[in-house]
Amino acid sequence: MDGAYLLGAVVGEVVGGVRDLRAALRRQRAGSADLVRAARMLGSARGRLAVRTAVRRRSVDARDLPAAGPDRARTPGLVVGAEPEPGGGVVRFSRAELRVRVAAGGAVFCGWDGAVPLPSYALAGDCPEADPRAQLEPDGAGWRVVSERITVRISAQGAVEFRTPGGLLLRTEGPPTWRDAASPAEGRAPGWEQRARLPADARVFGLGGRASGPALRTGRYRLWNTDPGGAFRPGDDPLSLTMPVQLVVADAGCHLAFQDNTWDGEVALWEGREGAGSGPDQPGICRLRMEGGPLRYWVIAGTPARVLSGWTALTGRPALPPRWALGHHHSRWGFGSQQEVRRVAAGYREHGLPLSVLHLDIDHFDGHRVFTADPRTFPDLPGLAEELAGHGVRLVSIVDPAVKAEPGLATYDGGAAARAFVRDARGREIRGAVWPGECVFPDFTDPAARAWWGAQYRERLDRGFAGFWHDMNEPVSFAAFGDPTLPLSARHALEGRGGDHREAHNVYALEMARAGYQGLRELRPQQRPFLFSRSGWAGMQRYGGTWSGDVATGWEGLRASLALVLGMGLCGVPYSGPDVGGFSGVPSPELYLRWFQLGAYLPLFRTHSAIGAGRREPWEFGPEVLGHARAALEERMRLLPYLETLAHVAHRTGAPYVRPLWWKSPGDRALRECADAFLLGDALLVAPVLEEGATSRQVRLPRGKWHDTATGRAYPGRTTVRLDAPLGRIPVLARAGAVLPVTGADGRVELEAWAPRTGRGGGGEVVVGDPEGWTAPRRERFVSRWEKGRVVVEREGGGEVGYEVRVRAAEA
Ligand code: NBV
Repeated sequence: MDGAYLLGAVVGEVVGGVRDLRAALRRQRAGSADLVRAARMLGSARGRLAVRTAVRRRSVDARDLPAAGPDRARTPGLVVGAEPEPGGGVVRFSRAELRVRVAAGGAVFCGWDGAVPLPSYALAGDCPEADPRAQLEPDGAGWRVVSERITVRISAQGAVEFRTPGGLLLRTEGPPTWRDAASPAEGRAPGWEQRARLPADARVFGLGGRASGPALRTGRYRLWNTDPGGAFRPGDDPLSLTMPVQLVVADAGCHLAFQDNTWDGEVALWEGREGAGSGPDQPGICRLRMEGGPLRYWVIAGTPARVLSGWTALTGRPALPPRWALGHHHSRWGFGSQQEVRRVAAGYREHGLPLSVLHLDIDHFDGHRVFTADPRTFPDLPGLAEELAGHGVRLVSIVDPAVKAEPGLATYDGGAAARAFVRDARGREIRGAVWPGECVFPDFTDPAARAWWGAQYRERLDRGFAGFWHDMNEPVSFAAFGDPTLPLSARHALEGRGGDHREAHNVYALEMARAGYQGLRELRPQQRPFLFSRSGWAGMQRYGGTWSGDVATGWEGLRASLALVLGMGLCGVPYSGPDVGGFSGVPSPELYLRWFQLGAYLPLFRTHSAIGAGRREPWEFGPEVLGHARAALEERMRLLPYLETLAHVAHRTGAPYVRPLWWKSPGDRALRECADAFLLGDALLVAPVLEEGATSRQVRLPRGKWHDTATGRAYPGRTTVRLDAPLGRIPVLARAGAVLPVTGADGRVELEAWAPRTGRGGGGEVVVGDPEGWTAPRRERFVSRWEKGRVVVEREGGGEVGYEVRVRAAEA
């Protein structure tokens, strides 16, 4: 394809857009950005490939996407009858029907027009049994189902209300509207829309990884996993990891609503407002529009802890990372050679900085081809891995899904023979453009393709890698214009049901994680797999964690990184963290340090940067930063037993390690607004510095009493306090009465006990597990109290404490 042809194609794209003036206006912003993007790309071979891919994508979709008929809207109409079933029943309307079913454990399923819970990519296995105690009963002109945790009322018009057992309103889903066919110009499939009303004081969290959170403000949030195409900032939306999971907190209670639908969609939120004076309250509105797929959802209510437990019972408990993954990770796109990796590892040792993991990015591949190594720059990865292991450092490998379309390349030949790659409606492999050049894409929705892919990790294990970092799996195919992903008409197996990319796109990364996880379980059955993934969907925690993706270097990027971790935790994915220092640029020493200090308290603590974005080793920022970074690293290592306990708690209950301040006080409205502090488990409150130049900061404390861990000073809960935050540390407070495991000076685990409030007790849990294997962990609980002016710690249920106890803070 020559330049003139390509330019013609780009111009054609723009002229085509102008033909329909209305469509062109709607797309104006995106269109002009596309043109600039396309024009820029013509200058390089990779750019020309991106233009070709975009043109191809457009024409394949024009040919293969189903044409739509005239637009027709449908609403349920009036109720005409109902039929009880175990756990609820089916309510019939003149033009639709709704199934309500309460599952054992309390989650409520609602499915319109015959939608049932399975098959589902989100659910962990079989659908939970129905709760036989929940029954459908008449309720005025409508119906209701009363269950232990939620009362569901279905109006005669098809609105569905969810209330607490005490009768407080949590959420009302209005009657849905179906678009039975959409405008052919838009190429859209039949879809639907539903509007929920929320209490005026409600705050919505979640929807996957959103840079603007943690509380999601009035705005539109797309449900389509998207590579932001460069470093992102707050306000950029969507990002790589979306999911239709909302965690709603209000005075009435807390609930989670999950729309089990993988199609493209949009959540539009309007925050509610309390009526001023005697004025009426304005409810919060959440309008969901989906481009297709079933209308089925789950609602889970209770305390935040119960909600996360119910959610992860349904979609799978979070994978337990190996102990080493809780240490410090260092990464860079562009180490360039194994000597450089060695040099960086040696730097950590020379500067007395503990290091657990080094990550190798795409530059270590041979010509960017996945499952290869560059023989010139990384000739002996097993040797490197062994040498690093001698220093307690593991190697993690990036894994991109796109495979270079190159006959003779083992991964391509193997995948082609297994018919593992995504095809178009005519049966031809879909070609896209990614780092290695022209690529094909495994169809992870095909069980056989997953099995083939999973087996490829043998090559990585043989080279000495211990863990895996999935990238570019939205999936990305570079495009000079339009959506940088596969054609919407691309065919997918969808577990044998068959369908196209519109349905498969959002679960592509989830199923890639499943393939990797299952492959590793087979290849290395004695060890827990470690993987984390840029993109994903509801239920991904079963296989591993995630990270922020390409967060922009800057103070706003630092703030977004905390929002992402908090939001993901509330969606059931507790293991995550940002690129410390930001992905894209050169952080000032102060910014780097503040990011590092935050990262030290997050589950995934990883320094990382883009090629050419400057270095992230702590010693590159001067002696002062180095000293403070060392202190943060040492504190991380001291807290390792506590982090390991939190990992086990997350695995057992779904409670994230990093929790919003309202976790135990969801009724405290001021805490719902907090975007700059968090709880680390039950015991600690971390108040990072997220503002340039700050050397002190305010934080509102949840109920109880809190000890500043640096000064020992105690502060009453429900107050706002200003704490010192010199460059050397960020404020961390301990809950009065907390007992937590830490590493003592002699390297052994000891208990740190913070004085309880007078007249009150305290306590904490310690979970010590197998560092890498599957042996069941040992759980121990300790209680603390005052006795004759002293704090005593005892093992719950009696017996020796078995640990050295260090009491912190002498006053109650
Ligand atoms: O593999 C290169 C990068 C990686 O360093 C980063 O962490 C990912 O989020 N990758 C994206 C692809 C390039 C993005 C510009």
